[in-house]
Amino acid sequence: MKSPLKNKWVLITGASSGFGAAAAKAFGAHGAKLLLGARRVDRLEKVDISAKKAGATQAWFHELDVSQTASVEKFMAWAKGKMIGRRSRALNLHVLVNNAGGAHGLDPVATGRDADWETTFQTNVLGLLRVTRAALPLMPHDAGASIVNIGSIAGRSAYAGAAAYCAAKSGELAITRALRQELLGTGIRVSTIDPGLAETEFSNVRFKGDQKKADEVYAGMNPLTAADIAEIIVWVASRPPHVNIDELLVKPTDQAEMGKVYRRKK
Ligand code: NDP
Ligand code: 8X3
Repeated sequence: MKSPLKNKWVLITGASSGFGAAAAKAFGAHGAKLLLGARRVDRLEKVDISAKKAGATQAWFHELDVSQTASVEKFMAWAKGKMIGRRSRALNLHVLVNNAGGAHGLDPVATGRDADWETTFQTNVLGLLRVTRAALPLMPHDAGASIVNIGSIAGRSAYAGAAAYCAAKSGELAITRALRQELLGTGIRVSTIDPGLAETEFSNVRFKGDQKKADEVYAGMNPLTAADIAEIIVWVASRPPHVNIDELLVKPTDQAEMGKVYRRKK
């Protein structure tokens, strides 16, 4: 059976690693046409190759820093140029995956750093707003298009050391809900996928390159993988046009609640 994503344009932010890179491969396997953005262009190049190997009809990449309005606008102008080819004048972005983001530090509020808080909000909240604003003119109405935002279990329950990150992901949830109301009647679906513990580069980034600390987060338990979430993103975006998967909270079986994790002894 032909995939509903075959030959559809899919734009993924934060496609250089983790969920975004896995999503590029997963959409590629459905024969989608990919527009990939992140800051690390060398990594995007590798993702682009693996997405093409997986079956992407087209895969293109361009530098994108979602924390900078100018970068987002430049990226979107580039994306528009790719979509309007020699044979097509149509702007038909079918899926926008707002994935770029992450946490910075695990300090309590008492010793938190402005730079960490600012980066957290610039990427997870303002980046999401900016990218969506710039992408909306490229999305057709009534065509089963989707905006899939990546939230977090952290947006639904707070934990110590993550006040800014939890607030940012709560912000993502609020933006998703507001956007769904704003786009009512356009046919554009708006979803949030909110994962629990998933082993990507997330903790390495949070702990500023301290891989030992990052590994401890997942010690003795089976976390989600990037491929698990990528599969869900693709599933959400490939439902029939009249079906909107509003909100999905996805946790590893070893995680009952935020902070309640089953760990096997060595
Ligand atoms: P990774 O660190 O592996 O990936 C993060 C991606 O975001 C990278 O591609 C990175 O690219 C990109 N990114 C970060 N800052 C920017 C920026 N300013 N502009 C453009 N791209 C940026 O982590 P994950 O794959 O786990 O994270 C993806 C999303 O999932 C994030 O929003 C995260 O908060 C969320 N999440 C993660 C969970 C987890 O446990 N792993 C659980 C729940 C949610 P580059 O550095 O090249 O710019
Ligand atoms: C990432 C999940 O629990 O590490 O959003 O905050 S958690």
